[in-house]
Order: sequence, then structure tokens, then C-alpha cells
Amino acid sequence: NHVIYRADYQAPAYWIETVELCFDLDPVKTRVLNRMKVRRNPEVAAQPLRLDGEELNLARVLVNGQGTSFKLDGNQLVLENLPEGHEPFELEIFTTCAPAKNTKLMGLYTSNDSFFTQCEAEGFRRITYFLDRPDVMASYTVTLRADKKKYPVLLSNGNLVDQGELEDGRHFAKWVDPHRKPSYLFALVAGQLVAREQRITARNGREHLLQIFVRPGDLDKTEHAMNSLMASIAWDEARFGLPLDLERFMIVATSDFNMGAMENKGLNIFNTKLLLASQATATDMDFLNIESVVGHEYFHNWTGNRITCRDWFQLSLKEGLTVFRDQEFSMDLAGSPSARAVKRIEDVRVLRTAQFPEDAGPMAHPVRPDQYLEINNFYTVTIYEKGAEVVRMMQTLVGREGFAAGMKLYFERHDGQAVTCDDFAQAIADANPGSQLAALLPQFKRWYSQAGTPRVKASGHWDAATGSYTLTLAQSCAPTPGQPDKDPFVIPVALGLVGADGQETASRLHVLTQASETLSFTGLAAEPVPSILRGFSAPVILDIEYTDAQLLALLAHDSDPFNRWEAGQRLGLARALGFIAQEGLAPAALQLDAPYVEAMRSVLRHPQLDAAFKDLALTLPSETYIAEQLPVVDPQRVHAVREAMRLQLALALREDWEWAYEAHKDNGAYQPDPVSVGRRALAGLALTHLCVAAVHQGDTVWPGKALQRFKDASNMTDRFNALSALVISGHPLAANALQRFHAMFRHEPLVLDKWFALQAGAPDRGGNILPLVRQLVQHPDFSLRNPNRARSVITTYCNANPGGFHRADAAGYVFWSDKVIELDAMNPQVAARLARAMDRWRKLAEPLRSAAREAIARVAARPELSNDVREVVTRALA
Ligand code: B3K
Ligand code: ZN
Repeated sequence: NHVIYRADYQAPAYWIETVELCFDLDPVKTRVLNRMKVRRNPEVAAQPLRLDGEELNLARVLVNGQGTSFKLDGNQLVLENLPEGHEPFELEIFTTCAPAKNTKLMGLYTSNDSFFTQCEAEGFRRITYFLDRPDVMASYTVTLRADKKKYPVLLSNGNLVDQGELEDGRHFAKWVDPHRKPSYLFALVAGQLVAREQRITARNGREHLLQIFVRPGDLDKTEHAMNSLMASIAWDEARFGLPLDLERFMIVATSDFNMGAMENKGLNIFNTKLLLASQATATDMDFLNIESVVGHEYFHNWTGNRITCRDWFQLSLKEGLTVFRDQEFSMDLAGSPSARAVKRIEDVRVLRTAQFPEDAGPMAHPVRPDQYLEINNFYTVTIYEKGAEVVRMMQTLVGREGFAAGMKLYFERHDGQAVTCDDFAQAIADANPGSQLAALLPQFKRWYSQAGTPRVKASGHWDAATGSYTLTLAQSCAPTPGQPDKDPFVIPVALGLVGADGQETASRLHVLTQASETLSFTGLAAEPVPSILRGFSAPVILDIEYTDAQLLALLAHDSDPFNRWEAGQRLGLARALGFIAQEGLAPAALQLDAPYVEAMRSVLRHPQLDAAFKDLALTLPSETYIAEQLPVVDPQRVHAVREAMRLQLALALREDWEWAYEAHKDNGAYQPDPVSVGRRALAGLALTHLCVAAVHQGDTVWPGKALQRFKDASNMTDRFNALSALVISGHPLAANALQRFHAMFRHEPLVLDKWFALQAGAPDRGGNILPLVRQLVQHPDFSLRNPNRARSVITTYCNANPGGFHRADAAGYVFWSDKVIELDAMNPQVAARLARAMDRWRKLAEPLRSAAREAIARVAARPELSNDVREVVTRALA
């Protein structure tokens, strides 16, 4: 229970070369026999062997077949009298554990009468005593024994080498993993499962068996995941020359899982939410998420598994890189430049609404952190999404081919090793000796060491007399916990100059390295509009004072789709901030100006723009994003203003929304391709606006149409969009539709999650959401134990419904503290995620701020908190 520092890293004093595990699986008491070949590390001074173990019952320890003395020191098993010399010795440890009681869902646990494991980051120590750290890589042989009727399928990593019957209706399976791996990549699964199977032949002629294991009723929901897996395999070979290195690649789904999925070698385990899809039960968003997460876990096979992390501070080495790879995969599959841009915009939206606040809050940490109390708290948007941006900037600096060459060198140097972020950056730079990355590497690596989001302030100056334009870019970065002063970053700034007529007069990549730099452009006929940070070329906040006219020009003409979208967002944001600041302005009285409304109308009616782009451009900046721009936040006001703006857009563009709905609503047979997805999204957005307008005007036509759409829909996207339109608009028909929806899908847990989340996240009207949430947690289908279900109600309410959560009476905060405490006793990881809903409490306006502090302090005062929650609340109060 103490803080761990990156600077304290030391190589292990022992290596574990081979592991033979034998499991007698039983939910109440599973026996684990662990036989290891262990060797002293000649490079480290002789010392006792300290093995990690948690919640284990230790029955026996043998060294080279003989009993030995040992000590238990906290969560470590300490062996002092080990053979001298550097020859390997055999260490045998026999323990038992209780999978059915494992509510933390770390280590070995049961879910729906099956066994699953989750070992990353430190779950293997809950299965057996071990050097549970990623730089200890061993060869595994695993024998599973269990009742054959209850657990007909027995899986572990690698290849099945033997199986057969045992006495008393039991059977066994023996698996050998041909690849050495760290313990966090170990997995086993046992249960009544069925598989979709696919045989494929790789480019080199090698055959592979792909299997997706699910519960018997779910087989018809695995086709999309299998297609995504095949596409991932083909993509990694084509783009990076990385083939599948296993005879058999298995994916298993479980409905009780702390996160999305896990890349265990050859045996990925997935949350059902990110694996199962049918058009009747999953939305377009689900289909796209499944594609990217199946890709992500598959890509880890090389970036993470073949080359892993030396220590957990290097987590972004595998996560940032693998997110970058899955983003590129999705973009390559999306195909057209405009579909790529849509994906890019969506990724940036996640970064700016989740990672920027993290970087500005109490949990801010560098992409490569220097310290942690609980590593599970560091599976963050900073490690993942900002880490991916850092890799993306490298690719921008060395080019796509240069980056592929860098990856090749990285594998040549480090395949089979546990390495650091420095090793990765060095390989990319060394493969590109003449590049700016190579020239600036030490400075570039500040992206790994310095936390916080840099700001780039851009100011332009036009000299009509000489036809020259100068652009000054100045960077800064606010202090973050433990880092008061920051040095300048290397910031690739893709920029262009757009003429008033829409013609582009300049376009280049400028690499900003100094605190301030000035660029000049000459020979211009008229003052240009700068389009800066195209494609969001760096994870920074761009401060620039645009006039409305300039933004309208960019929205109409910028050749960069990202900045075109961004111009529309800036226009909307400026209005939201303006209204929020006008004290005494009642939201009901606010008026959107005609130029803005007309600009939105032209985007919506634009003959060339894709529906997906229009959907993004017509969606106002989120409440969270708006709040981040304010020094002091009254979430109620932000909510009311955004709602009022949406109502205005609904009313002012009413005929355009009608047109948009009718023109985009029917796509024929369901296909989750980018064009159809965009059309459904825009139709859904239109329907919401139409219902919002109708409720305001007391008109029932559109709500009636929405209900009809809800009933007739042939896929979940259209059905759910129609339901959401009713719920969001607050029309009385919503109650009826919600009831029907529940009745239709009461046997589909993933759809019930949507049902819960839609209600918990609905716009608050006079404080109605908290009472509803209190009812929902009493609903017979609710369960705090199931992470998906708990998140669907509680996290949605606390994290994704600012208007409903930040109540003047502080009841939302009391609810939050109750649930954090209750959850922490069963599942600290899920509790700690929920705890982070209060990260930005310091920005809240009084009296919310004091009430929030009190609620956090109430949690912090509990003596029995997990490290996970303790770290979050302590940092929040620091
Ligand atoms: N590597 C896992 C995440 C493990 C989280 C442990 N608390 C999934 C992924 O990033 O692919
Ligand atoms: Zn990952």
C-alpha cells in the first residue's frame, strides 16, 4: 500500500523460465499446482526470492522436490534458503483460491457458471504465487481439469496438445503456449460455450484456426466480430508486414468484465458488449466499436505481446501504439477521405472531452507516469488516447513509410523483449536518420515525460501594403501536479491559408519547437484566413481569435475536413459561452443569430457533404466540452443553454430537419458501412430535433412518427434513435415506448444496458433524473455486481449527465459517494472509475463546489477503502 516510482525500477533478482500449471477447477475451491523452473539473475546481487500472491491459501512449497522454509510478508511469499549458483531449480507451489467469491473480477473468477481470468495488470498473483511483473517472461504449459458436463470447453493460451477423460465425470485439457509471455497475458476459460469457427490461409500459406466462443444462444451475434478479426489479420500483414504467429486464435466473450477486452496471448477475452452484435440488438456505434476493439486486441499480439513493457510505467508503449494502430485500421477500412475524416473527428472528440479534462485535473499524469499507488488507475485516456496522438505525431514527422520502417526496426531490435517507451521512440528515429524526429528526439520525448495539454496561441498579422501575412505561434503548458514548469514541446502544426474566395494559398507542416515562432507568407493578394492544426496534427488547445466571418469562411471552404468541422464547433461554442456569460439571460429568451443558423442550414443542405459529416457538424459541442472552456462552471446553466440552443436550431431549421429525415431515413438492407451509418445518424439527429421542436410547439405529429419508427424499425440503430428522440424531447409517448422496448428485449442484457443508460442519461427536467435513477437501481433487472449494468445506470448518471447530477441540493453527490463506497467493497476498479466523476470538482460554482468537496471527503474518510479509490479521492482533495 505504498507509492511505486518509475525511478526505482530494478531488474528482477530471479527469472522464471518455465511454468507448468495444473488447475482443478471448482467454483468454491480451485486447486492450483504451479511448477516453475527458476534461475537467479546473474546481473543482480543475491537476495531472497519474493513472489507476489493475493487472497491465496498456501498449502505447500517445494524446492527441487524438498520441503523448504518460507515466510509470508504482506502479500509476498519470501524464500531465503534457495540453491546457490546460477543453475535453474524447480519450485513447486500448491495453493487454492475461491473463484465464485471473486467479485473484483481480477484473477480467476466465475461468471454465469463459467470460469474466466483477467490478469492484467496484477491479477496473476491472485491465481498463484509468482514474479507478477511484465519483464519476467516464461513458457507456459497448462493442464485444466474440471467436471465435463458443467465445463465441456477447457481453454488456455497456445495449442491444445492433449485431452481426455478422468474419473468421476471429469475431463482434462492440456495447452502449451509456444511463445514466452509475461504473466499478465495468461488466460484460462472453462464452461459451456460454443464456437464460431473459421479457417484461414495466410499469405505465406500457413493455415490458422480462428474461433469465437460464446454462450450457446449468442452464436448468431458473432459474425461481425469474426469478419472484424479476419480484416484485422489481413490489415496487419498488409500495412505493417506483421502476420499471425499462432496456429489457433481464440476469442471468448463474458458478460462480467471490468473493461472492454483483454489481449491474452492467443486467447482474447472480451466483454460481450464489445463482441456480440446483430442488427436487431446492436447499434452502428456498437458495430464500429467491435471492429476497432477486435482490431485493437489482435494488434496487441505484436505490439504488447511479442514486444511487451519492461514495467507498468511503460504502459503506453503498448497501449498508445495499439490505439494508434486500431485508429489507422478503422480509417483504412472506412476508405474514402471523408469517412477517414469522420473517424478522426470522432477520435478527437473523445480526446478533447475525456483526456483534456484529465490533463487539467487532479489525476493528470504524463503518458509515461513517474509514480502510482494503484496501476489499475492508470489505464487512462492519457495513456491510451494521448499516447496514440504521440505515436501519430511521430508518423507525421517521419511520414507513413518512414513510420513503417521504424516499426520494422523496432521488431528487429526488440522482438521477444520487455522494453521502454524510449526504445520505441529510438527505433522510429533511427530508422529515419534525416527526419525532424531524429533531429529533435530528446525534446520530442517531453511528450512522454510532461503532463498537461499544451496551448498554442496563434495570432496573424496582415500587411496589405506588402501583401504579406505573418503568423505567430506561441506555446505554453499549465502546471500539473508535481510539474510546475514545462519545457517547450515539439508540436507539428499542419496549416494552410484560405483566401476569402475559398482558394487555398498556402499549405505546409510547421514544426513548432520554440516557445514562440513567427512564420511569414508573401505575395498574397488579400488577407487570408489561417487554418491551423489541420487534421488535429497535435494534441494541443489552439487559442486563436477568429471573427465570425473567418469561421464562416472556413466552415464553407476549408479543404481540411477536420478544420471545417472545427470551424462550426467554434461558432457554436462562442455562442454557448456568450449566452452563459450573459447574467440574467433566461435560456428560454436566448436567440441564435441568423448568420449562424444559415451556416448550419447550408451544411445540412449541402449537396456534396456526407451525411456522417453533417451529423457531426450539426451536433453542438457537448456540455463537458463547453464546461472545460469555463474557469468556473455552473453545470445547470451549461445544460440549460445548450438545450435552448438545440431547441432554437430545431425550430429555425424545422423544414430542413424534415427534409433531412425523409431524405436519409431508409437505407434498404442493413449494412454498417460508413455511408449507411452516416445516413442513419443524420436521420436520427433530425428526428430528435423534430421531436424537440414538436414538444415545444405542442404538436404531436413528429412524436407520433417517432413512435411509429420505433415500432417499425428493422435495426437497433433506427429503433434506438427513435426511442432516444422521444426520451430526449420529453414527450409523454416516451414512457410507452420505453415499456415496449423493455418487453421486447428483456432477455438481451446488452440491450437492457442501453435501456438503463438512456434513462439515466436523459436531459434533466426539474430534477427528475435522480429520483428516476434511484428507481432504476431498485429495478429487478439492475445489478451492482455486473459492471456493464452498474455503469449503464450509475456511471452514465454521474459522468454523462451533468445537468442531472450537479444538483443544488447536492443529492447527486450523496448518491455518488454511497455508490462509490458500496461498489468499492466488491469491485475496486469499477468503483475507482466512478470515483473519477468528481475529478473537476474544483471548477464548480458555489455552493456545488463545497458540496462536492464534502462528498469526496466523506468517501476519503472511510478507513477500509481500496488503493484504487483511495488514490483517486486523495488526489482529488490534494
Ligand atoms: N490491456 C487491456 C486492459 C487491461 C486493464 C487492466 N486494468 C485491454 C487493452 O487495452 O487492450
Ligand atoms: Zn490495449
